[in-house]
Amino acid sequence: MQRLERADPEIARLITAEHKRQNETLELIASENHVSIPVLKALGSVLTDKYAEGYPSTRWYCGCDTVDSVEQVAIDRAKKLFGADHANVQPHCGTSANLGVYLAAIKPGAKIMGMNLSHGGHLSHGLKINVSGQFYKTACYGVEKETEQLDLDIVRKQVLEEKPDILVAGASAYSRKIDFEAFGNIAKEAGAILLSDIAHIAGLVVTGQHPDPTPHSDFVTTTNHKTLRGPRGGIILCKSKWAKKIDQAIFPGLQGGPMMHSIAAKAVSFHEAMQPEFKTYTAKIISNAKTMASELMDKGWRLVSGGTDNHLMLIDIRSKLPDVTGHDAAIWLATAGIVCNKNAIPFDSRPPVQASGLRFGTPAITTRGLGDDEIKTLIELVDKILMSHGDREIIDQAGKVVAELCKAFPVPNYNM
Ligand code: DSN
Repeated sequence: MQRLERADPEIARLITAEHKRQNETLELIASENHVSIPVLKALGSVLTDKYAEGYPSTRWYCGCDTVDSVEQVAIDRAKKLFGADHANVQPHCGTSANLGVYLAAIKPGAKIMGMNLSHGGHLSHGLKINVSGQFYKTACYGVEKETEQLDLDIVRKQVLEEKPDILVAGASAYSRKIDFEAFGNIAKEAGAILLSDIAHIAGLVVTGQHPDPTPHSDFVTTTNHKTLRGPRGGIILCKSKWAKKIDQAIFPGLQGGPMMHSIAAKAVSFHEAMQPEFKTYTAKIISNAKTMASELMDKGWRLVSGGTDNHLMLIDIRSKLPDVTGHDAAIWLATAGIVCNKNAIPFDSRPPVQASGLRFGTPAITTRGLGDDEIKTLIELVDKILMSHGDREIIDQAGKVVAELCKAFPVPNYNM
């Protein structure tokens, strides 16, 4: 940092400010986490300098011996961690990973069917304004109004009617377990390829805390940086028969040079995820989420689907504050240092930019070591802030308690 400060004080100051922001606020955004120092070290390494278009031992450039080994280690670890036949560790993000699958497996104009975005799906599962919805025909399935959960019998009927070429199982705002085996059976019956996108739950899957999609799916995609606690980026896992096509789809189909520094950091995070402590960590993510959910419900907040089985939950703000939007509620909480995001809830009457929900997740606060007692305190603060309609004095008082929690549970010390 001292060298960066001397060379570029403007950016150095901003990085320091972001570290301070992370250290002085509590992160409830369900898709965020704090990486370890070894992951960050690999990410900030000289590997960023190397062009390595291609794959280990079939590169376009010379000088790739070392990065070949780095990528091979990452591939071998990913295969072992996920129990997959083949791994591609080059996607720059989760959307790239999903687009890679579409490019490898279907032609433009074919049909993708995924979970409705407003019920918890993802942009890259066929949203009209996303490339997945522009180059392909799309259809969607969703949760049931009564239960706010997927009913796989109904999904089956919809899939058999729509006859998609690719069925996408997976979500970014769904708090219940996903039955990948049932999705596998539905895809088989419909003659569809099954893509399971486990971006949110990858850390839970690899530690056995969530049913494993790998045996039931043609492709599994994930990001690396959510419950898996690695660097930002994507991964694709697939059966051997798709190996060649998926590699060609990512390079040269979709991307140029892989980010070797990011691939090294992915490898470090895979190693970390194989350690026994990581399983303890992901179990704690879930038990913290259950505590958070029950504290919220005890205070009268309605949770979508009535609770959580994983790392996240959706709070229906209307249940106690019919006139308050998720947008305003998220801003009040952020002012006190409690950072989350507004989120549409299934069958929301408000547009997504306002939204009636808040999405809370526990991966980042669990990394910092918060447990049941701290979560109880945190939810007390959340309730007070929201019920005061963001009263300045209440926010200031809550901010002091947040500051104490942050001090007691620091983010990894990146030696800034
Ligand atoms: N943006 C991610 C999330 O917050 O869930 C999904 O890509």
